[in-house]
Amino acid sequence: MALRLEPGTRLVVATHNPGKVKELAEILEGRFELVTAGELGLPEPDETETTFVGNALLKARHAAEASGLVALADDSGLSVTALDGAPGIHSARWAGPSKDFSLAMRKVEERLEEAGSEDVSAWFTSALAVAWPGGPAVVVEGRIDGTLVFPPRGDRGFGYDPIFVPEGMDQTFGELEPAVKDGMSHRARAFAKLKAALL
Ligand code: ITT
Repeated sequence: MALRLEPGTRLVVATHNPGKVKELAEILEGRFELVTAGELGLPEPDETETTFVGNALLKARHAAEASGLVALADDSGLSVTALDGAPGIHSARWAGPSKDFSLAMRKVEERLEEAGSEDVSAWFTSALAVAWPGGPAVVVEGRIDGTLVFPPRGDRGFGYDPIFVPEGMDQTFGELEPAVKDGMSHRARAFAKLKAALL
């Protein structure tokens, strides 16, 4: 039988990142009844996998088992061509324990200078996984390409948004209207695939 996600299903959003919660709520457009991992007091699992897909599945399965609800998880990150795809799955870690993304963005700039490359192309990836408690799971991946700019610009969005100009735009994700980002982002592209698979 094909897996379906019925409208109105109570979904636990398996993330502790408020920026992601806001974007996922916007992208899901009220289709589901959302509750967050934070609201349920679920612990954060260690992200021990080596791919976005692996870590998204791990987080979704963990939240589904802990809550007994269908869970949606996002594992995402910024990949820089000249840095062989870094920070990639380590994007959150580059900000250190205080989650300081000014620091993480400076680190990207410094690493690029060290690499001595003119190539400022980069991309964001989002793997979205849905897991049923005690049951199956589905995972998809979305990507958006763009270029990096320094110094950072704009205070919208979260994480690395102020240094990322998506393809076809002049402004960074930190400057663009949230609805514009949420209409084109890696996360929106992943959700479009999920919709095709499950809705
Ligand atoms: P959860 O695991 O609880 O969901 P997290 O922040 O640790 O939260 P990740 O392990 O997936 O999530 O790390 C992804 C990091 O990549 C995230 O902290 C951001 O800094 C960055 N990132 C992902 N999507 C982004 C976006 O749309 N804009 C800017 N930065 C983004």
